[in-house]
Amino acid sequence: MSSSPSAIQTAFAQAHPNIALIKYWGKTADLKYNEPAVASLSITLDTLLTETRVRFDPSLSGDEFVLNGQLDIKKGTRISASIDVMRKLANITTHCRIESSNNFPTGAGLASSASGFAALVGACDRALQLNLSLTQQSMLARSMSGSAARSIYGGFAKISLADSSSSSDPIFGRSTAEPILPAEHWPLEVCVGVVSEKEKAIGSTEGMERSRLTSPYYDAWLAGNDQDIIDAEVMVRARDFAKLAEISEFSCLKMHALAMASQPGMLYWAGATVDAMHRIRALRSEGVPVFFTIDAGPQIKAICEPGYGDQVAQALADVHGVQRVIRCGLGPGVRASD
Ligand code: 2P0
Repeated sequence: MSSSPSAIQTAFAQAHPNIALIKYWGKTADLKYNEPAVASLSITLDTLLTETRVRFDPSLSGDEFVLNGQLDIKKGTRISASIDVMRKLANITTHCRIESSNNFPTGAGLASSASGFAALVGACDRALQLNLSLTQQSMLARSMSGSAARSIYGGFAKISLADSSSSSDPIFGRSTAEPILPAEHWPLEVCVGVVSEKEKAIGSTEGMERSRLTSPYYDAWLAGNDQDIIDAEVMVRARDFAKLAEISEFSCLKMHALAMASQPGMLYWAGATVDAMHRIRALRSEGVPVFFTIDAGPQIKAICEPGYGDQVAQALADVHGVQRVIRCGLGPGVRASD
């Protein structure tokens, strides 16, 4: 599709972070399309939000990326490379100004790259009138940041590994996320305990490569993935909280064991993260349906059955070192408008 090279093309999109219950950690050796080496399953949140406006403007002499009101040259390089794919699809070379804001800490283990790249794809698709399907948008988002493929969809979503015998599309690559069930199926509550607002020292891309190349646990991590995904999907469909809690904590702890056993080891947890894990397990043993998960940062995420959010949020807030608690429900996928 081509468009007039002299016209300004603009659009706006909103997307939410997602949290993986079965974790993505590791890529195939073919890094070009950022293909994951494991399948993953996630929930998309509602309260945390990225809002992005793009403006393809022939008067610009280069791309500009403004994050939370500040020009960000470092992140801008990765964003420009991502937009190049969209420009190629639209058959244009026009530069773009991207203004994006997050209502939560960026790069701190709260999946800002998932919501950020999902919103970017949604906004560019709209501005450039590409009319890509959600599957195609998810594939493009995956090529930019693996977890972003899941934030194209709301509720429960998963990335399955592509059949290795299938051919890889020259633009989109192979794997895509797909929706499993909408948020209404099981409106779980999520309490995010913010332990630190600082950007993490080791980004996920670097961390995953380090694990692939150096962790003695990497093969075992890959080998267990198929069963974890099958089990978790069954439990989500059946709304079996106790079993979902077990498999999700298993996936989380395996991912962190893998990261810790890399060389040099990556320790994303802070003391408060560990204290909160114990607190959540104690709550569960007292009969509260709640489990934890943790991503590439110290924040603790407590997932509970509908109706238990107040009690869980209070318990997390009482853990020394938890600075604040953000309450979330499950939310929708990407939305774009003019
Ligand atoms: C996940 N994480 O499944 C896992 C758990 C972090 C821990 O997906 O390299 O920022 O951009 O594809 O998507 C974070 O990884 O990584 C992530 P890239 P991304 O949510």
